[in-house]
Amino acid sequence: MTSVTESPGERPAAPARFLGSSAGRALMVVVVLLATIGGAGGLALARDSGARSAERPEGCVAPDRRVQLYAVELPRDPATNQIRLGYGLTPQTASYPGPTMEMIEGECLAITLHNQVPVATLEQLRTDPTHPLGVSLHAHGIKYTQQSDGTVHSGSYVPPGASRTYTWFAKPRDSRGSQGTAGYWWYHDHTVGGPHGTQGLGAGLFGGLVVRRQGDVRPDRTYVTAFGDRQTINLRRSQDADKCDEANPQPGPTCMIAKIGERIEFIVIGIGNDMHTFHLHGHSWADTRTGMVEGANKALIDSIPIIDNRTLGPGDSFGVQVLAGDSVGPGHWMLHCHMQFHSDQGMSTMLHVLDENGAMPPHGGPVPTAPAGSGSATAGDAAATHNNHR
Ligand SMILES: [Cu+2]
Repeated sequence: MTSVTESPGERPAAPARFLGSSAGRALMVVVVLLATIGGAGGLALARDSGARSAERPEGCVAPDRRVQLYAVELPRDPATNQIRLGYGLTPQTASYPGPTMEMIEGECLAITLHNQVPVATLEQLRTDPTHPLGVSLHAHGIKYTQQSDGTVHSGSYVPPGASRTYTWFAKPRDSRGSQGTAGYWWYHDHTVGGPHGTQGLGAGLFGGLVVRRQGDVRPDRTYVTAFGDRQTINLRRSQDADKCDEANPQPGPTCMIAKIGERIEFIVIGIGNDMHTFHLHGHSWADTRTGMVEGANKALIDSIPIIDNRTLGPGDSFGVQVLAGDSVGPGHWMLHCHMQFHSDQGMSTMLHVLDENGAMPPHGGPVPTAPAGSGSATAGDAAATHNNHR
């Protein structure tokens, strides 16, 4: 496997047209300006940047953990014939959404991304013939340097057949006023098809990222719900969004299942161009970092709204934790976008809450028939199982 990570000399070249673009000219101006100011000895920022590691953000001395991640092509969506791509911890387990990444504040994570997407597929997704072929990894919320930005202009993408290591730092809160990075984020491609990775995102290259604080209670199960264009949840809609096998349910992007009383975490992501709302029947949560409120401070508790519906714009992400079936019991609890024309067109799925014995009692009802709208389809078994990251 070719590494294009550690040595700047091996970085993929930026496309030639870059330096002719307005962004390129603006960058040149900034470079000249910084060189001028730095030469005059006037700006601490310009001096400090020379001492900073190009590879790792400040505070990350060395990676605490290493992960291998593969970008692969998955079977096409049978309903639309759209190309599907996925990230996986192995090529065989790639899915959309990709595996949920979990970090603890203070942790530094090195992720080596292997691009196994066929050249012909990347060519098909390309919207501009001069745009380089590749995939990348771009994260929200955590700290990274330009070398881990996942963009073409910084050269931090992965050409076909190559690999590259991205370094993420979950910076903790500090006494200088840094708020830390704990929260619910996401990661995605920023290269496939064009400079914003729009084609990669639309094909399935995205996943959830959660940064926990030391001492956070860990949920029993985590599910990612990415709300996207064409009224999709995790790129599926209608019956394709909820493919639980009642006899042998496999938790994953198309089967959200829980036992009563379990602490369930949702990582909610807005992809694409539309506004959405996230609504879960029978459950509500505090509008805090985790959806939970600790302690018994009445004034604090009363200052926090309790909600069961939250607005989600493109690029937004948030997380909530709920206790499955708390005081409402087992059943097929709807989870849907509350923009009515979205839910009417199939932007709806279920949280299936089982009883103490792991069964759905008769009053939980049969799995309701999906609305009549057409759906996109799953990408097969590979997509259905891997998001219950524990
Ligand atoms: Cu919606």
